[in-house]
Amino acid sequence: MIMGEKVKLSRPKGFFETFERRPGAVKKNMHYCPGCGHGILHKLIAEAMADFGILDRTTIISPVGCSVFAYYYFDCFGVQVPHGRSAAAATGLVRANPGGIVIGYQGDGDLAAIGFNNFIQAANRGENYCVFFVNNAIYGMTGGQMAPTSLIGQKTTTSPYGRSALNEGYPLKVSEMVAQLEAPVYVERVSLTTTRNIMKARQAVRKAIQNNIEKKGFSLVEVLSGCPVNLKMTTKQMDEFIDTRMTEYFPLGVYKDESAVRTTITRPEPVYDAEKVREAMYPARIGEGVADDYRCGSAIFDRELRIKIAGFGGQGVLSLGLILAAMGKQRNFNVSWLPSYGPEMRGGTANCAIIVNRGTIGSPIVDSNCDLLIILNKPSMEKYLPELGENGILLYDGSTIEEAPEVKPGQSVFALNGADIAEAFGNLKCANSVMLGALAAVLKNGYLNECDAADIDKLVPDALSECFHGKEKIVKLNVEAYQLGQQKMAEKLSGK
Ligand SMILES: Cc1ncc(C[n+]2csc(CCOP(=O)(O)OP(=O)(O)O)c2C)c(N)n1
Ligand code: SF4
Ligand SMILES: [Mg+2]
Repeated sequence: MIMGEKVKLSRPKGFFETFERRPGAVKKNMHYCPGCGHGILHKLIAEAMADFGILDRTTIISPVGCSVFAYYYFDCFGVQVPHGRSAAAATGLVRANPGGIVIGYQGDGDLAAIGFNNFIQAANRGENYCVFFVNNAIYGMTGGQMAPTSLIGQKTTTSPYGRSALNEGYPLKVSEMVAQLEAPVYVERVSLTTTRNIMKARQAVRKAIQNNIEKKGFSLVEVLSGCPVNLKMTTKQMDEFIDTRMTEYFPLGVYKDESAVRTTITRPEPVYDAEKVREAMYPARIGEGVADDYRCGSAIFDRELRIKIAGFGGQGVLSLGLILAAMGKQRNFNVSWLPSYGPEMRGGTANCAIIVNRGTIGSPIVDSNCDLLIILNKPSMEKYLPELGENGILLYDGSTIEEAPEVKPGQSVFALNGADIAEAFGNLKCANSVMLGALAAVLKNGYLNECDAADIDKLVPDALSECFHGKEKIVKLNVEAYQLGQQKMAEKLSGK
């Protein structure tokens, strides 16, 4: 750089210009803590992808861990997988689309604990993809539990007296293990502590991606990375810890490199037959004891029905969704049920999305254009009312939500004190069945024709039986609660 020239800060082309997928106002910065290694590694990967010109055919597999939101940043394809399942998804991706580039990005908890068997088997098969393994010696995202790579003596929230070899075993040397396998082509361990180390890491990232482009098999780059927040260190102390303690146990260097002598691995090209995929995904279902294609013809079922139920964990939100899904299934609709709840089930917020459709369901997510919203607590009302679609129906529990919400013209609102009624009935747990009854009354009042209106009462006991695994007493109790809810709502609707 010429003296006096202005330093021009720019982000690698492999990133989006602004991170629009990030919720909230901050669209320019990453979510990582100061001093975290993830951001540096992201930059090296983004820069390499852009330089190789592979953004339009690369898929990055985001793990569960602090880098769960990697797809906010990279301007390529992205898949987010359950904890530790990166290698399984990568195998599917590269086998189904051998021309694509696949990058696995995994933390030490994700790769070396919950996903280790997936990972080591994929390495042993020599799958055609590369893995960037962030070894920060801790579970970062969940607040500092011991990882398989935590060092002997290292204090973590789950090894408060320090990791002991006798109790927790020795830290896993992943690179050394992978290098022992026949199939992998390239294995290197790098760190991100100094400019020199970062430049070495940059070369390693490029080599792994180059191998991937040339289809030479499985490459692994292990990156010793800082998590100053959980290790309770300054960034300087963190770098020192990596340069001394970590590199002493996990020496940096190339553990295996056959890149120069390996030839391209080709596996049989998959044949994609759309009809066969459809057959496999949507086998004809014939419910026992019910007509296999039952149509009463109410207009409400002519198109996809998008339903959301929300409340506190413990209010029966998820089971109410399951009951509705079971009802749809019994009448040979395609249905999806997608639960979503906080880390704790009881007391936390919970919601589920149900889709009922005669045709194919594209996505199980309901976050807009909701046809039916059932709300059981106040915070959920504030959160989900904006998702109610044009002409949508809102049904809520007036025992917990006192103030009637304002809805848009065309939308309809119904309320019943489900929890109060269930309590008076003698079992608060049945509040969801009371609300199911309320829903039946609402639907019978203008949304269902006579045939469907009669059918809904026949369906409920079977659906309850399916959801409560045939436990007769519970089913009977909930059928009664359902009937009570229906009666109370019908009275309300008729102005009694
Ligand atoms: C199946 C499952 N089990 C446990 C968790 C909780 N969990 C979330 S992240 C995480 C550990 C992540 O640690 P690591 O892979 O080292 O990533 P880091 O955050 O350190 O980058 C765990 C155990 C989960 N989300 N899913
Ligand atoms: S907790 Fe640790 S790994 Fe996670 S973003 Fe912060 S510094 Fe990085
Ligand atoms: Mg970690």
